[in-house]
Amino acid sequence: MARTTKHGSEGQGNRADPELGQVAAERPGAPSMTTNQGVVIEDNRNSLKAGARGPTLLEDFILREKITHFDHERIPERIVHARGSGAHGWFRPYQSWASITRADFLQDPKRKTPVFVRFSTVAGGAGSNDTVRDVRGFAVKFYTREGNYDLVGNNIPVFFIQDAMRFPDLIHAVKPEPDREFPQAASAHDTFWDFASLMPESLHMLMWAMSDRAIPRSYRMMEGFGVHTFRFIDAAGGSRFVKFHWRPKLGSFSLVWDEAVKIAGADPDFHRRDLWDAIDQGDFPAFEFAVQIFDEEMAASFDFDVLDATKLIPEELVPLTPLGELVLDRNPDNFFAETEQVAFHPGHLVPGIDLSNDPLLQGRLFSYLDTQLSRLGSSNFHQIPVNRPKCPFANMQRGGHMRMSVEKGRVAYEPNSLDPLSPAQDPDRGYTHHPEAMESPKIRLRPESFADHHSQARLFWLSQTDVERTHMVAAFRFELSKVDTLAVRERMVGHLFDVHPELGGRVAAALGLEMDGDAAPVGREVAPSDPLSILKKAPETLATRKVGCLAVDGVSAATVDGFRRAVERKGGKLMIVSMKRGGFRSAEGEMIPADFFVQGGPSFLFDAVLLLGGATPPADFLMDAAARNFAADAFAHLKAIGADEGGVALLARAGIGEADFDEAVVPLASKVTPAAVSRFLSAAARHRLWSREAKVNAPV
Ligand code: HDE
Repeated sequence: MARTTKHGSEGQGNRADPELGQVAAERPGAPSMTTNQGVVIEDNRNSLKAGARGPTLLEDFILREKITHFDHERIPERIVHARGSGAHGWFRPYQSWASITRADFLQDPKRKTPVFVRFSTVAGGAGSNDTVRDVRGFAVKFYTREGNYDLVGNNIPVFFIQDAMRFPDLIHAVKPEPDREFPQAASAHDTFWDFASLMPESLHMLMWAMSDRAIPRSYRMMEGFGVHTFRFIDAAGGSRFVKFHWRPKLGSFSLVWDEAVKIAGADPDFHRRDLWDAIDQGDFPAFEFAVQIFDEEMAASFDFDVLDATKLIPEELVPLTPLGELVLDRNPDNFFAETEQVAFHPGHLVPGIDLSNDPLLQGRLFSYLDTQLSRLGSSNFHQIPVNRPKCPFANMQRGGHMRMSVEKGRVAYEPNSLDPLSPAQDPDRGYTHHPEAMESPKIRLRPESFADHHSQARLFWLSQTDVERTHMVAAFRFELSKVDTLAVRERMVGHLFDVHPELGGRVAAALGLEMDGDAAPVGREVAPSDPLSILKKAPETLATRKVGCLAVDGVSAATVDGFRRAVERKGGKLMIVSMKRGGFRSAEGEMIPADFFVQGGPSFLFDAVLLLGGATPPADFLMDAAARNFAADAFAHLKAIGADEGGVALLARAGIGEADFDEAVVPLASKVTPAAVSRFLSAAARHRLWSREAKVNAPV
């Protein structure tokens, strides 16, 4: 029906009227739109012109305000960790930890401290893919009653370099090459490996970065680490060294490489969406906060230096003490205001937590405050809501860009006698630094105790399962295969021989390099440490996992429903993928709505799949490339597959015959038995069938 408005005549046909309900009078309770000065806007769609077809007038202050604000919407993205996702939540200690620290948020098991957490990748820009091979940031801001405490960690317990002086070079090497500005969010290029191969101190971290830790399944399923050695200070001033750990309650899980690459195309926001959806649906991500506690004497007994960020302390030497739990239960209201503007800083400390002399940490103490000034544009970034302490704060700092607070009175200095209520220093409650004794020459020198770059790299290698080692070899092969400069490839593989001859030999062979290393590895002898492997401690669970059910017209709704209930009983979620977004018409005649059209819901977005093609699968199902890839990828990514007759036919079309079936491929009769359902569920809870890997990937 045609409609005439002040804006002219618009033919609407049978479409919804776009003008309907768009003015304040038709939206009871909604505010009228205003300019930033509070002036109500009459028309938000048409600029002020000299006549309907005439030029726009400069006097249109409403248009100019709107466009000017838009032009300045972006702030500089973070130099590193630009791509990230955040969430609100709380932290609660299991008991009072007064015996080891005076930190207020660790005193009372009845008190929750609000937190904001930001997970991130390191190398890519703000719009880069989530599932790239990279370290993940794990930054936590605790809004404690004694000030904000930031624990700005990563999902890997060590770092590439030992001294802050090298950080800009490391980042320049991994970022897109400056002449061509590629590759984005990838270490697989010449400049990164050139730098790494000239920095043997990076070897230990490279082992982690080439492991599956660098392609996590979810932010909710990865560990976090403070990396550096810190101190806990108790009320009597006693100091103990600590290393911080976060342990995900769901266990640690990773993607496989081919899956990570494909997800990057199908859903660049895979981790962001996963975090958002989980919180939205009430599956609140939870992590245990734990510390390794040790004193100076013990530290001196280790055969590595606890101030060296390329080293970890094996849990066999110092076990973990669980302190409390972190739960993320609220999505941000606004990404920019919170996740983008949140400003972490390792120097945001509270009484009871102190630093060590780790030269990497010391450099970070400068960098984070400095970077906020250029990113957020003002020394008043602490007044942005997400950064503002939730406890009172007051001092004599004044002015600056965008100062929000309005301080009263004539006194902005200390000491003063004119305002007895002005803020004063507080020796009783104030932050005190551990009075570590110092007497040494002023010098640029790396300590001898930082010199062993190989032993812990080998420790990591030796601690992995065969599957994990193979993945590391494959990752080194992939990354170095993208390096054009032969000398760089050779130099890097030379280092790998020094870590372990088997590692060097396998990577050399995989790359087609005819190289041999010395038979004896460099460094000390080390004993494997099981907690360094994620597969050795992987729990069997379906909790919060997704099962993708590819179903076509004619499939029984009762079967799908039975699976849905069974999956949900185990804490998982079943999602329907169909040949049409609208869904499929079941054998019972109902229309079952789909969550995905098959091309938009490939199997690598799910943890396990059901292939339901019915007794006589439709021809378009069997010939469709997306459907065939759905089956082929699920098999190649080692997932549990439940397949009815039509599903088995689809697998066959994808090149997977019944002779290839293994314990994680569960054929389903037309009447699905409880035994088959439970076989499928336990295969799915195992996450992947690692023994299948030998069938789908050539050996490396
Ligand atoms: Fe960072 N790092 N970093 N880093 N880092 C930044 O700070 C820096 C290091 C980490 O979600 C920047 O606000 C230097 C180690 C995380 O907002 C910047 C050195 C670890 C995040 C910076 C390091 C980290 C950052 C960029 C070597 C693990 C994201 C924007 C001396 C313990 C926080 C910003 C968020 C962010 C500098 C090394 C973790 C430029 C100079 C080691 C999780 O200030």
